[in-house]
Amino acid sequence: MKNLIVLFLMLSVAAFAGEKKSTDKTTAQKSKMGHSAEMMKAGPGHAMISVPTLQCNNCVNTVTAAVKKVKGVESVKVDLEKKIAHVNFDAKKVKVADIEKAIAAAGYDANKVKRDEKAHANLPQCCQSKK
Ligand SMILES: [Cu+2]
Repeated sequence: MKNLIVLFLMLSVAAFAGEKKSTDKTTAQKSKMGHSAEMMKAGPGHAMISVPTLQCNNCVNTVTAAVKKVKGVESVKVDLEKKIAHVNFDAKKVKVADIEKAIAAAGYDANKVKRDEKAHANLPQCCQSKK
């Protein structure tokens, strides 16, 4: 009889351990799903890219055209007054760094990415900045 009780206790401990394990697994799956749902929310993404050397509407057009050419970019709005490019993009297709590079290649500093000096020298006079 004592043996039976011990066996029963061992079984319930084993069952409890098994149950706990499966609960952990479910939690892990849930958080994984939550994560991917978040990632889906993250694309299309939005970035505010600082373009400090914007001077005029010509610059706005140049930067707008350069950003629009980047694959994965959905829309771009350049704020001349605040010197910020607002970009909506598909985060699965393009990174902010790629957009910064495109702006720099067009002759403008973008966040911490320095402009291509050659491209900058080829901009209309009104768009060139001393810096
Ligand atoms: Cu300009």
